[in-house]
Amino acid sequence: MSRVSEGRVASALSERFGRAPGAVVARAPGRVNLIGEHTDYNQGLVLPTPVGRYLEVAARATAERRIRLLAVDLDATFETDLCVAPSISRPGWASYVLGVMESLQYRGLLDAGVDLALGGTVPRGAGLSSSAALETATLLALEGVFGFELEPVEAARLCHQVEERWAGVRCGIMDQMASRLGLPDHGLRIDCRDFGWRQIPLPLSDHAFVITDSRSHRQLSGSAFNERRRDCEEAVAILSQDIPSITSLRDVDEDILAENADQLPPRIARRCRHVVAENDRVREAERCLIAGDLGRFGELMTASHESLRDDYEVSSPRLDRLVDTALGMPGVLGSRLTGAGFGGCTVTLARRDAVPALRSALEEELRQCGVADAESSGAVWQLGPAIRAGIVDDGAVPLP
Ligand code: NG1
Repeated sequence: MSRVSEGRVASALSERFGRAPGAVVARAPGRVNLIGEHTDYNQGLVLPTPVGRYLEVAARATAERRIRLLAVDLDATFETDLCVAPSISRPGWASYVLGVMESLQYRGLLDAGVDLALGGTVPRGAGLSSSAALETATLLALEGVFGFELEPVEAARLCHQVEERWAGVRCGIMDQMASRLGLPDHGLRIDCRDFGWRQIPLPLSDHAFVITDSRSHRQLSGSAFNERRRDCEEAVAILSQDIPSITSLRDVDEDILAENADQLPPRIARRCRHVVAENDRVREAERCLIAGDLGRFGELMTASHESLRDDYEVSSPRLDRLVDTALGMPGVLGSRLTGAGFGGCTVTLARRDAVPALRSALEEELRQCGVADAESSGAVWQLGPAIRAGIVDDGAVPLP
């Protein structure tokens, strides 16, 4: 193994905490979800793909029983005793790293001090899963430092528990599986009930996905996200009174919804309608990718957005404007919000030759929404080559 990282994060680690050999550097990508939104925590189906933006973590073991952390892009540090628990006060960014360390300590896999630096290119709070990328890169780096290797789904589940336990977000497993397992040029179709997954090649020779960062970011914990989860749990509680085999919305289909329509309060019924239809859309979307039918795939993306807007009620006026603008442009096959909603990004499928005009139109729309630097700050970008999670420097060669 050699060094393929440019070494920015590892250099910062040495500069801040002192030179010592043996820092392992790992990277993990953010992800964009192509279709299957708000289904992961309902044991449903999702189809994300990794992106080229990533989090990088450099870590090394130390003789002191301390943990020293450096967030390179924030120029912030945090230090604590080796034994960590969610009750300690810490900056938000440190939660994800400490959470992974706590899980490893619990399993007896981390029993020495650690110096760790992190940095990267995934924008925070934009719906591209910077937190899952950080958890995944942290775990991979520590696997390298302490010489063990977790099975990928087990690794994703460990990172997912960190999100719930340390960040208080009751999310599903999609982000962590996409970051750990995602392959460039492939969608990752995940069954969030049994964690089964398969890689679906994306037939994108003449087409591309375009991401638009709405620049309206959201706070997830304590937000409407957890309210949506509670709505889904209420639906399961009501429906399972008559049909005890229903343990999640995955067990519900259109017929069950129609037969029980009068039992569900209208808001809860709308939430169910979204989840049930979205699972069907993911099934069909997978078939479209395999058949190379991007026209229908685009229609499913747009239908997903409409359902998120009208039934799940997680869109925003700005996200709707961005989707409508995209759909009004020539060569666009479909467009939708991606991630939890309430802000964050949209994803649009377009012919490659239509992308320059589409990008200009979306930048103009953002400017009208008050994002003056939409063009110069790269708020609209074509999904380029993704990266794959892994160790990029095993620390064997000392830094110059
Ligand atoms: P984003 O908005 O990308 O963080 C969130 C959840 C996912 C999933 C989607 C909705 C977190 C960290 N992730 O994604 O698990 O539920 O919303 O499909 O909350």
